Amino acid sequence: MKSKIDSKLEEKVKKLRELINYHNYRYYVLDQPEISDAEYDRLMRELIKLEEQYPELITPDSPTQRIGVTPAEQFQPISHRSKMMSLADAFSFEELGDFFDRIKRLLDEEEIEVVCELKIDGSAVALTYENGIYVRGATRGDGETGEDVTANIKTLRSLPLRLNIKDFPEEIEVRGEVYLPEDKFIELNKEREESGLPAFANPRNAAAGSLRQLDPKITASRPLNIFVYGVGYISGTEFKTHWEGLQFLKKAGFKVNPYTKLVDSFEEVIDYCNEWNKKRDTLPYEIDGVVVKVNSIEKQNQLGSTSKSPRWAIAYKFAAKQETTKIESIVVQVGRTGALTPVANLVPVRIGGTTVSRATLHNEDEIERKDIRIGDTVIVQRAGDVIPEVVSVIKDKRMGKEKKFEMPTRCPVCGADVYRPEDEAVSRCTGIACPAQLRNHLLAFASRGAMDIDGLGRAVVDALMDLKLVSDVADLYYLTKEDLLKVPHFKDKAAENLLDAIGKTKNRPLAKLLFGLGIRHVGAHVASLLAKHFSSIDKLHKATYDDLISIYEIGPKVAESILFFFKQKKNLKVLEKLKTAGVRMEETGKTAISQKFAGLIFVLTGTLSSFTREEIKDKIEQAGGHVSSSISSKTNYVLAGEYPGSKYNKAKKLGVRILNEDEFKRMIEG
Ligand code: 0OX
Repeated sequence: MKSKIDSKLEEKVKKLRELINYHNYRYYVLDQPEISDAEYDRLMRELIKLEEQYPELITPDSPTQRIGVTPAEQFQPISHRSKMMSLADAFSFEELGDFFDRIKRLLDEEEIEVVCELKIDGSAVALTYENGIYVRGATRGDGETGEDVTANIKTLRSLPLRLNIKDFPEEIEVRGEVYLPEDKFIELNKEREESGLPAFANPRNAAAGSLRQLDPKITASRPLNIFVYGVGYISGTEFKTHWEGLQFLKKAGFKVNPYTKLVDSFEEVIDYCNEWNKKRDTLPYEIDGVVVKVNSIEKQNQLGSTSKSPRWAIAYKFAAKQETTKIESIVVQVGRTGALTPVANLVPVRIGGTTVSRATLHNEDEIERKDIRIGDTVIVQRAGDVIPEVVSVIKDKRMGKEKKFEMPTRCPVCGADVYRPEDEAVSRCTGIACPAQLRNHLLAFASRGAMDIDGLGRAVVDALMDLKLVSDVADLYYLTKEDLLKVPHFKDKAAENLLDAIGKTKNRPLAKLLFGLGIRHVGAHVASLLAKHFSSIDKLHKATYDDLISIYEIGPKVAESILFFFKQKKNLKVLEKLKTAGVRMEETGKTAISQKFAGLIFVLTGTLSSFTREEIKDKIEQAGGHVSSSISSKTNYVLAGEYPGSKYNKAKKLGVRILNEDEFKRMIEG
């Protein structure tokens, strides 16, 4: 039975909440805990118990409310009060000097006071407090509009849910950088790799990815942290300097980076940059430079901004970190799009606080250009936001036993042929049933422009793959209700609906199927050309290189890609499975009736009396020809109706044969 709440009890809960918030602040913001974890847990349990007993006492800023909401369907857009700008970069002290000269000139001053901040490699957010209570959190987005990640940001323990000051403004928007500490980043990637998920390339991506989780419980499970670096908006108060604003934020309970420094000369800025370039590896989080900001708000306003970034601030970027190590072996990874990437396995080396044991070699051309061999001693680089890469070879260290690397001709994952167009650097797997590409293939197959399977989105595709219910696109047509009931959250109705939606697509036009097969270079337009010309998968399968390139708009690259596709035994098996399932493999409507106009280009001009333009276009295309909108030396015929336009004269000038409607009819019928 609910007991009556007396004011004593209310006071007790309030005091308990304040005590927990205080210890939370000592632990997560100041990094100076006063009580043990066990004691903290005891206080939390006590509060949870009281709030369970008296739910009317729960407040939104209660420490128990950090994780409490159900997963969101999607993130709502939030427009920022003022644009969240990005920073202009300086990659050398010379560029940094140019920045100083420019602001000194614009402000007409000899020396300018600036604030130096470590540039945290994280994800920018804007946090709004109304009457001292945290109410909203948004990502930066495109600077104008971000995504509403209020619930996710609420899980950050270092974020005050209530401002720790008496005189709080009615509204304040605080800006900062959410980051994942380096050791947690490594741990998270390890876990991801173990469970077969792709690793995050850098702590910034990990932070951004963690913030953009629909389920705040997942965000809460990632030890995200935040440093705030400025006030985006504040009602009723005006700060004279940026420094003053930072002191206010600190007092209000926010975590401001402790190494932020107020300086008044360019020389001191250089010293700060040099100091932190040297010491960056000692920090438990990743920084990629130093942010320099003009301190006086009046001067900031005087300098203003460009469309992208403020003129009163700049980011000095540290140079990429490099180390020397040895290549033990080269392996080839197959990406989700089928791209083959050679990756070097290295003798592990510490580069700026992280152990690097793999580095990308990008592609075959890059290996050739840098003359990289297995066993080589190489320079490896790790720049803030990219995966480590091999920069160059130290050729003096060669012993003669180094081996050249050869790109495999078969996909290391599924064994299908690898295809690399002459003018491209990337080699790709041509297998439709390649496990590395399965997710993409399924999504492409089910997409709107292809088979348009209603209800087969990312989540269901992932579940079908996790449950090993599909290993190629044809398997979709063999799913049973029993199978689908294994998909999380799928009950009778959902399973029936999806089966029904899949079944309905068996009769889609050939062009949609062709597009859905995900053959490289066969987009929606090429798929429709192919469907028109060949009218069935069988005929397309039998097409030769010459047949293919005789079609207007199909060049050698597309032709080769199609031939490769049909050369793969496993791909033919998938097609066979689709056919057996009853998927339509031929065009029933407009079919390429003849190849009479194969390769011929027509241009239409003037008003035609017996056909509409669409009808003429269809007729030409069904006979293997193509209709172009402009005349060139490649044009074979101009079909001129009444009142022809300038195309008629141009055709005459170029000596292109001009047909009237009767001549055209005779040609097509004869
Ligand atoms: C950081 C950081 C980012 C204010 C003016 C434009 C950018 N990553 O640590 N941004 C800013 O400042 C905003 N400060 C920082 N310290």
